[in-house]
Amino acid sequence: MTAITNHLPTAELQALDAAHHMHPFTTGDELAAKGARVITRAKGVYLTDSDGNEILDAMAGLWCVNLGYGRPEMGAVAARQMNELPYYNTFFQTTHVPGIALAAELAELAPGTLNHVFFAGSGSEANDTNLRMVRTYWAEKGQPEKSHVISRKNAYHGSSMGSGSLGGMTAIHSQGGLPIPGIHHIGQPDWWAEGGDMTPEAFGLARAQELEAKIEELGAENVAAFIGEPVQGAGGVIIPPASYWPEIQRICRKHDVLLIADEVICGFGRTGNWFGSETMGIEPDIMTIAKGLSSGYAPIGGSIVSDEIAAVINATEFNHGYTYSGHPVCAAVALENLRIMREENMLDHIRNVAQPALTEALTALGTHPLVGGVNQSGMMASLPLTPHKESRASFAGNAGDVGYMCREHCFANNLVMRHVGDRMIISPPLVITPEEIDIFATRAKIALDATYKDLKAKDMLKAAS
Ligand code: PXG
Repeated sequence: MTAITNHLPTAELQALDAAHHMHPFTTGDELAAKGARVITRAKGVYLTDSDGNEILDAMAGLWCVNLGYGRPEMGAVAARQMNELPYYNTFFQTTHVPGIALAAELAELAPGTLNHVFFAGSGSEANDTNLRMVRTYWAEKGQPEKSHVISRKNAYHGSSMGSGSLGGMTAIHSQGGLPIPGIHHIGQPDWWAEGGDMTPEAFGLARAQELEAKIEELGAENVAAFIGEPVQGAGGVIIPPASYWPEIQRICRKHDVLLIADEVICGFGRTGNWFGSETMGIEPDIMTIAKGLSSGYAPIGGSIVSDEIAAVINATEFNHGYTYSGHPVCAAVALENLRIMREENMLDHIRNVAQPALTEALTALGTHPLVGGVNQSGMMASLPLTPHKESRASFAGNAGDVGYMCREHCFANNLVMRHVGDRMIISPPLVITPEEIDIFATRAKIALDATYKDLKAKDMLKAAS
């Protein structure tokens, strides 16, 4: 057996990684040629790599490490639960204390009548649950044909067969026979890229009304649910115009279509409230949760569902569940995460300290000649890059080339800032301090300057025609 430690030379770790480890959403051969960066430890908002570099993680891992890294309480709770009850299932008429406590806690946190939790191991699994649950709900109510689900282009809901089908990403649909039947995608509320000369308000309404048109085309008697992220995350931190969500809610109610809010990124403080649905003023029938539920310290997700849906589903046997639904160690870790968030008044920190500091930093970065605007909802934000601010033009070359260049400069400057196409994405740990936000801004500015210089040198500062 190979003994792998943090002390192996980086090149050896990279060679073993390339030989045996298949990475998600990665061209393995390209990565093997380049060598993956090996992250060995992390504390607060900083990652440390195998060469000893300290990298500011302005993405909170994959939008999830809300508490920041290395909280000893989290490790202590996991160890205690491992020793007490490392595993038991919640299938055959059994339950356990962490599962009970977490479900009760989530019912208290979640708005309205969302009082019931079905656990999963991830966001993808939870959205697969949602798909089966809404179809089962209508079937149990005597309307089995009410089974179609409407989502949006460029949405991200996971990458399993069901959740990848619910998502609207063409790159995912192009592999493995997705989307599965009965799922439809309408336009996304991305005013920046697609709004043209319309006002954001008019554009938001028009995009919401695509839902009504699609319901009417399919027949409301055939449509089970609409699913959307309150703010699209992986799609590029797309914050819908204020007119969008109220209109979506109105349309869902009018046509008796269930509303699923995918809170996998927005949930647990990211937008400045416990849930993005509160920020957007909507009352969903189901919320998908994962990521920030445990701050990424343990894999856990779930669906929080309304009294009404639970009443129907609980009256039958729902033939669905996962070995790790409500895993006791993950549930205990999630509970500890929520305890810390409450006791340290995380929402106050976000609203009064971190969010204003981030706004200030982003506003300054917004004056950079490459940055076309600033989109921010709480502690998630995007900076669209453009060769021409006034027209919001995209670059003449391949979409994403400039964003990739900028991301590489960020990484070289010990900053994790992701790109989606030519937008730079920011979603730091929620605990980030104003001083750390200053460091983020300094490194981001260096990366933007370097990108700008490269673009000039390569004559790439041109708008697409
Ligand atoms: N819903 C949303 C809104 C998500 O953002 C999922 C569901 C799926 O969750 P799991 O736990 O199955 O991954 C997600 C996940 C990226 C990136 O690069 C985003 C996600 C996952 C991986 C990468 O932005 N979001």
